[in-house]
Amino acid sequence: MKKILIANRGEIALRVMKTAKKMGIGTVAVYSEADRNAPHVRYADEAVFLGNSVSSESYLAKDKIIHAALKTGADAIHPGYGFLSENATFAQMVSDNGITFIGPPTHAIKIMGDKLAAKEAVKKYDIPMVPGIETAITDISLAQEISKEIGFPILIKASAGGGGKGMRVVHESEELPGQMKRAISEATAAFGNGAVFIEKYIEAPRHIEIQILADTKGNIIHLFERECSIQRRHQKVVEEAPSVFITSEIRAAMGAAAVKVAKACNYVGAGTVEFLMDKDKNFYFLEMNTRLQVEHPVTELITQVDLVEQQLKIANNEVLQLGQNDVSIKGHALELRVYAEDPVDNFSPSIGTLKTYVCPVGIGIRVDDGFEEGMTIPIYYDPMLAKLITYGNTRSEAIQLMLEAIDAYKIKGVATTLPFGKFVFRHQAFTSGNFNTHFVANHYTPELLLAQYDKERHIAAAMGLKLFLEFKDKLKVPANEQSNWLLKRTIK
Ligand code: MV4
Repeated sequence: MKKILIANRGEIALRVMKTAKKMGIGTVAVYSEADRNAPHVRYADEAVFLGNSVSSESYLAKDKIIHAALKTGADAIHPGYGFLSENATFAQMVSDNGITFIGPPTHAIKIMGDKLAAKEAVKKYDIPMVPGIETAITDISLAQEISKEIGFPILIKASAGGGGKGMRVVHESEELPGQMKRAISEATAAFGNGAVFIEKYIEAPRHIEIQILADTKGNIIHLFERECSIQRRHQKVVEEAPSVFITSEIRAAMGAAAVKVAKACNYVGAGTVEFLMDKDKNFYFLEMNTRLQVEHPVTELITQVDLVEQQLKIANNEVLQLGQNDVSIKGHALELRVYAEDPVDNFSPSIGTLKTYVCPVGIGIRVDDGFEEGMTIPIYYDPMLAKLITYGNTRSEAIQLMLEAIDAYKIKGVATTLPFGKFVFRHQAFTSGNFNTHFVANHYTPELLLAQYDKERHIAAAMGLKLFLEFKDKLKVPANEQSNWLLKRTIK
């Protein structure tokens, strides 16, 4: 493998190129109209223009991307996350053109992209599953029967869904017919596939996922867990590794289950097996993500394994040099996704130009980003600006470093999730480890965030006043102008 094309943009394109450069592999960027001056274009050895800014004419344009790879002589394509990363048709097209897809084989993407097919595939492997059915259901009286057996509340899920789309909680049997009809029509509209199934609804679960690596020779290892319970609108905002919630016994059991899931679909490459965990620490297989994930850095920090390097070696048919006993957890890592959105306005996208953009730096601080000061955030793509990642010997060290890094991160021009991160990392529920996927619903309100700002203003004012009272006799400012002077200094 001498040259790879990165079919993505922003921080993940840069992240992949960084490792490719380290390994002496050439890099080809692709870009849209909106990204003409983007850092990922300048950082690559070569760059190919794709087309208009809309994703369908650029980062989702399969033919254009494959053509770009053929034209530049790239041996392989890395899809990053999002866009075409879990598109089985694209993966197949890439291989059909004699190019290596840096990701799993087409069949694994297909199986895991369909929740019912995934359940079917892992069934024989003795993996803990949420009580429920393994086939699509349309018959309402049959659904009633099954639901009574499982016990309410139940959850209706779309087989083609994922990320929370098309899910419906049903608390009692009278609600079932209506909710079933709605779920089926929603799934048909959203995915062109109306297949739905029923599961026991796990209330207030934790979301814990296991990173795995599998080579083409049948070797599979896991790289422990990531705790991803803190999310809003079914999208993660804070991740950490390891999880405070699990013991080493549970960790080993979940790791073994994740390896079996990978085996069940003949997985190759880096992948993530997601589990739900109830309050009694029972864990259940949820789904498998067949890509490198946004939150992969926390695993890299605690294991000291470069996951992109492993992906490239596996794609190059090399044997995994890491056995299960070669990997261990050292220290603690946290990640905050810095989105251009307003946490006091329902996390709505905040569009604009980065008038100030200064990153925190220091030992134990990693920032993966794809933006620079002066850049305008394109409206066409995901509004994630950066990932702020901290690493410490202990969880509390990582939290302390995170709070300092958030304060040192200077972003002006758009609202961001930085203040929300501060709210989370200072919250007793988070610091004590007593939280689940309902953290935002249970603990967060915009008023509390505003109160956090107010508290900081009060502290600043009190400090200003104290300094003023201490030094006012030494001031060369006339007494009648002192209050104005103080005001100006405080604002500064
Ligand atoms: C569940 C669940 C409770 N019980 N399944 C949400 C995303 C989708 N991939 C599956 N999800 C859930 N499935 C059962 N049987 C609760 C969720 C869920 C959730 C899961 C992980 C992270 C955040 C979540 C937020 C709300 C609901």
